[in-house]
Amino acid sequence: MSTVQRGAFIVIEGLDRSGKSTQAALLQSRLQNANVSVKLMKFPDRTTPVGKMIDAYLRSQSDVDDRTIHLLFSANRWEAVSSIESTLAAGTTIICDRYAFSGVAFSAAKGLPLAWCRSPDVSLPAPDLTLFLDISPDIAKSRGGYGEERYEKEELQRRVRNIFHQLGDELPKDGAGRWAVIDAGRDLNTVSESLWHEVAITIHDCTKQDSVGKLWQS
Ligand code: DGP
Repeated sequence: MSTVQRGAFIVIEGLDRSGKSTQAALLQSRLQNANVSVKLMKFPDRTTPVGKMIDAYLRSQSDVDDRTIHLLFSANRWEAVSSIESTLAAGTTIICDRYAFSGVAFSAAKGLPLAWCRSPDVSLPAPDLTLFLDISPDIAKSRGGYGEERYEKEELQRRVRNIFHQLGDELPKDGAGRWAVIDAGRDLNTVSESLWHEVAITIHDCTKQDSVGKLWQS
């Protein structure tokens, strides 16, 4: 029997320009320096055939019906499930830049029913920890590059933020599958320290669990 302890599945969520990608990369190098085997993943993964359709949509090069694009975003996560499961089982921790919470938040913010938005992502691998980088849409707007892609509009981001909070409120604040709100309006190093603190707790705890859970199953 294998004695390898599984890796932790850690998701970083947040509004556009909340610093997710920078913080995910910092976390990755910090874990590597601590000799933790780690893999960085990102959704949408724009490299797959499905991801290429999503990329064209986000850059406003194509128009796709709201429900159809929603299902493509979900499919883009499902096509990575076997890789997520085998990576975790091999003992490698995953830092994942966006996941199903973005899926629900962005589509529901456009007006689709929340329950409908959630259903295609039910039973995806459940994160052991979701770090929500919370930032006010007006601060996000003032950051470089804002407005280049389809969803980067202040009013929409405001609705997205509310839905993220609603989804987070359903999850535990401690233990397996928890949701941690991180104030991402602070300077980069302070945010990074907060993330590190949360991640260290989860990596320690999740080695005691056997397999990764299923998202939104009950
Ligand atoms: P990013 O590559 O992290 O900048 O994300 C691209 C954009 O796509 C961003 O505005 C958030 C949005 N997004 C990410 N995941 C989903 C999803 O599953 N569904 C929808 N509708 N939008 C998403």
